[in-house]
Amino acid sequence: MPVKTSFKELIEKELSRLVPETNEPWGSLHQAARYSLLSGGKRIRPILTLTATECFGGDVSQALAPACALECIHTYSLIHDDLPAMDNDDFRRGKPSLHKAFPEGHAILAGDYLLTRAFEILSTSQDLAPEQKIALIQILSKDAGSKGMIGGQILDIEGHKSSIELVHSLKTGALIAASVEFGAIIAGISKKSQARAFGEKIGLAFQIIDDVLDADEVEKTSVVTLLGIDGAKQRAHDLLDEAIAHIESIDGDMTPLTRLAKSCVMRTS
Ligand code: GRG
Repeated sequence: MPVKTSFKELIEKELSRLVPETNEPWGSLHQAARYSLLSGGKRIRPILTLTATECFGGDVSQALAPACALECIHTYSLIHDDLPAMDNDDFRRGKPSLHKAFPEGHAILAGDYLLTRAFEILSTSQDLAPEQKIALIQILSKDAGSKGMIGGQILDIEGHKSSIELVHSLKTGALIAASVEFGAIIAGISKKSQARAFGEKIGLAFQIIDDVLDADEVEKTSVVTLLGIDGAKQRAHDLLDEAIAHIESIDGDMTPLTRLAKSCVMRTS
């Protein structure tokens, strides 16, 4: 998927700096966290934050720490999702999942560490005003919690009869919506709800395309089993159009954000 290389490089470097190797007694915890954090994800969430900040007229350097905090939360969710008690996946991004490469306890604790580290990164950033930090912490704690990612995961594992789009919106969409809303907070725009609505639509479209790409593997009910491949792709494209309409009235050149949103929907991996 084509992404802004320079933003991706910035994020890779900053993630490595924020979760360093250490000779301290808990060095193996950092090693385990780095195994997953630096293992080649697409970085779509932090790239969205940097791109949104730029499009909304904010200072991208202020967005780097918050963008990395989002990626820490995302990585923790993947580590825990792969555990035997959850999806029990042996591989992630083409490598043994963390609990296969390290003892299972290390994988659980590395996930816990990345979750707490995210809030430490946000609350100690030197580049943000106190009120911005509080706003970002409120958004991330909600979107990673019961009204967001974890709530969606619970509905998913309990096989709730809730709408599949609700599960997708919570489990995947909330963190992606937070990524765009972060840009609105950092840039200080007034049209935060439009930015949020854009992120929500893109987040849902992203997960629908994930279902399309995983169509062979997904046994449980997915958007693809409900709408078929073409119907699911059409739904994602409709969401993309709706998303773009939400940011049209925001001041500035939205082209990079629109292009990134399109790449989330047109992606092949
Ligand atoms: C905390 C256990 C726990 C779960 C939370 C997000 C989540 C729920 C679980 C992760 C597993 C999963 C397949 C979620 C759907 C969201 C999704 C499409 C994740 C993959 O995101 P990408 O494509 O991954 O951005 P990369 O590898 O590029 O970072």
